[in-house]
Amino acid sequence: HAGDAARTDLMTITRYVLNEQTKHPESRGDFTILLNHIVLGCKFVCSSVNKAGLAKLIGLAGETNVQGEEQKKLDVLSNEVFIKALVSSGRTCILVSEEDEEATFVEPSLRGKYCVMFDPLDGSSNIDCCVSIGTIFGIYMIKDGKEPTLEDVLQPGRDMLAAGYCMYGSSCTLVLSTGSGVNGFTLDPSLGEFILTHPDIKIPKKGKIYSVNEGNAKNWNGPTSKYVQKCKFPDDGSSPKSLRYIGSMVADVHRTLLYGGIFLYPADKKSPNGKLRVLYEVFPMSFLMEQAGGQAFTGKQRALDLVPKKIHDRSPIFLGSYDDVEEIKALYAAEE
Ligand code: AFP
Repeated sequence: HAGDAARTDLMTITRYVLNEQTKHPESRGDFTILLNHIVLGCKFVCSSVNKAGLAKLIGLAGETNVQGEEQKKLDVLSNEVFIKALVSSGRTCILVSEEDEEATFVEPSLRGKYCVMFDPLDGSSNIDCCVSIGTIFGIYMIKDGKEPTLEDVLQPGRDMLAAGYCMYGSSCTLVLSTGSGVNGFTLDPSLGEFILTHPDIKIPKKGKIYSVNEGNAKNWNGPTSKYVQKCKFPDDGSSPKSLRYIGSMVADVHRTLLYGGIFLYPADKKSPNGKLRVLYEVFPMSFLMEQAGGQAFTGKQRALDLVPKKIHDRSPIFLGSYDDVEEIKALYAAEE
């Protein structure tokens, strides 16, 4: 019966992406191969994060352990794993990582058409206390046969082909959009496979949670201050919103996507561009939000319309439920 079918007919992430590709007869399976390599990276990092305390993987980069072996900090290790997995896929040409100052240009013999931007281990200041952390990625494609240049990754976010994140939390969850909705997959550790557990995620139109580092409030600008004040003291008779802030973007965005509400990392007097990075934090998360029916706004424009000038550019960001982001947009518009 149906229950048994659900348990035995497993929609793995690979099967899902292959199914998607059959809708594009011209596709040659390159994206599936690329994604498989990203998935491998996520599984590796998941296993390392889970073992971190035990294996004493946490330590300063360059420190040695009791066996005299070099220890790597988890974010350094994760970066290496992703770079190697992406290069060896033979499907990438430019890689931009939060960990590396410069973009990596893949050597011609291993080159493919995809550019991948990623933060291998976002929220790494949370590792030592076992709080959820994650990997974020965004993917662009260059034209067939074109020589890759840095310009290829300095594109507006709306031109991304796919984006996602993997959260290393109470379970390991991979959320992906290839531009036609958002799907969530959970790693079944006994199978080593990501199984579709959250098909077609839609963010609630309005939420009851706001998520921001309020410790920065003294430096906020007018619209941000007004918005947060309204969350706490609504003037339309609605209930105040709850505050939830983990300080790990993947975890804060994942909750926002599933439960609704708004996540903000605004500009402030000390950081006029906020904190979060455009290519591998703001763009992928904004892409997912829009694909799930929400919105993402920078304080000036739709986040996906930003055109980054440098690979590590930052931008303020307000993202989440459609109605909640509408409110902050109205406050910013009133300011002008
Ligand atoms: P770390 O990698 O240093 O922990 O930073 C995490 C992060 O980039 C992002 O994941 C959080 O949303 C944001 O910073 C939190 O920043 P604050 O500590 O300033 O609130």
